[in-house]
Amino acid sequence: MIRLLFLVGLLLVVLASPAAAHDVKAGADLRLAQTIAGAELTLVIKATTRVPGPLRVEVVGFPSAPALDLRLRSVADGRVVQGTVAPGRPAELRAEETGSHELTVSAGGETAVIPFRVLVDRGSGWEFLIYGGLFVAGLLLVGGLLTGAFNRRGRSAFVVTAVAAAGLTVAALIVILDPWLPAGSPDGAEPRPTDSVLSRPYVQRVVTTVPARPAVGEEFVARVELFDGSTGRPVDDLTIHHEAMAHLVVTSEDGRYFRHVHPLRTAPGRLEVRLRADRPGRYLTYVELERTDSGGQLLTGAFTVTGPAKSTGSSDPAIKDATEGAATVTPAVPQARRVVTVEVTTSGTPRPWLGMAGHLIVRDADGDFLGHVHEMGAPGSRLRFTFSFPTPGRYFAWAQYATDRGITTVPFTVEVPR
Ligand SMILES: [Cu+2]
Repeated sequence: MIRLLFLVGLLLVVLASPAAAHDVKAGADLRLAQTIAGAELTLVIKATTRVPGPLRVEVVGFPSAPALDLRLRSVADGRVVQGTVAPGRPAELRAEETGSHELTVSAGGETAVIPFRVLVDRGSGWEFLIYGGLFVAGLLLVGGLLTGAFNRRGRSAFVVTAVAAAGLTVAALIVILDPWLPAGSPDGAEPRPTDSVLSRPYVQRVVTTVPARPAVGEEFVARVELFDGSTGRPVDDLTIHHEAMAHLVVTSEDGRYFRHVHPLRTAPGRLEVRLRADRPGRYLTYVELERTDSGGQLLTGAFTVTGPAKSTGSSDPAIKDATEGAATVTPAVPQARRVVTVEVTTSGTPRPWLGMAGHLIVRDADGDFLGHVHEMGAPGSRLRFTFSFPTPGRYFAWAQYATDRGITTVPFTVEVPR
């Protein structure tokens, strides 16, 4: 009997390997797409396991990606550390404490300020109980076994074993109940209000350009200012959504110009990106973002580019978008609100970009509608999207994927008959 208990105890100790179930989100890297110095790249702030300790920053980019100057500031005490990062050349910064930090990223005269929190999993009280219980039970079982072996009368062995069994029962119960027990929040986490804030007001936006009326062929800044629909204060609580604080799609009214970029946070509630347009006219902007505790939102805007059209070939040399390939739509004559399949044959080996193998963005002719779906499978030589057009009409569509050479955009149009 004692031997059996001992075996069960040993098994439990072995099986209760360190708390995979206590996976508080502190263990995750922070990945953030940024369009900076004419390059599209993903900044990765690696998860930290101890503080004070190293904080590693990496860049996933394309051959053209520039080196970035980094400046990490602790909001609590203002301490600053600096470094440089480039693709394949990570930066080793140092975090002295958990909690609020700001990472300032600069390249090519552009600067983004990225607020984030250094979080370290501090484990929960439950974990302490499990391991404490198992440790005591293990000790007592060994003791019980030995006492049982050498003590003929066996009473003290019985007592010891009973205590061990009780310890094991507590530990095992906690392991079993673990998914339902409250998790300890990681060290450095934002204090959460106890009352529900599940519906913060919608974000309002103002889309402007600097200068106000950019000229064809000239670089300008597209600026999105976000403010709270209720208080009018800047909205600075965006969560990272598909690996970006915000996704900005800019298209010309005729659908021939298309950019999908990731603006820089230059001030609280302010996002900016540098662009260049190759034809005069009205440009439509769409911002996809997600406010903390509030779900996703699509914000629209517009600006005008003036001057004579320029045929410069590549419309925006700053953003290296290769435009090639073709998309196949099945059925060839789609019907509104019926599922169609869009297949794109890729050139080069796609790699995940913004957390997905491929992106499909669809706009209707007058710009009232913008849709965005993903290829959910693993990157392969063929990307498949399923999509439903809302109404009959003409649609502009762009499939996008990334390879080691850069981001490829495959533009096509679809006619949905009445
Ligand atoms: Cu995006």
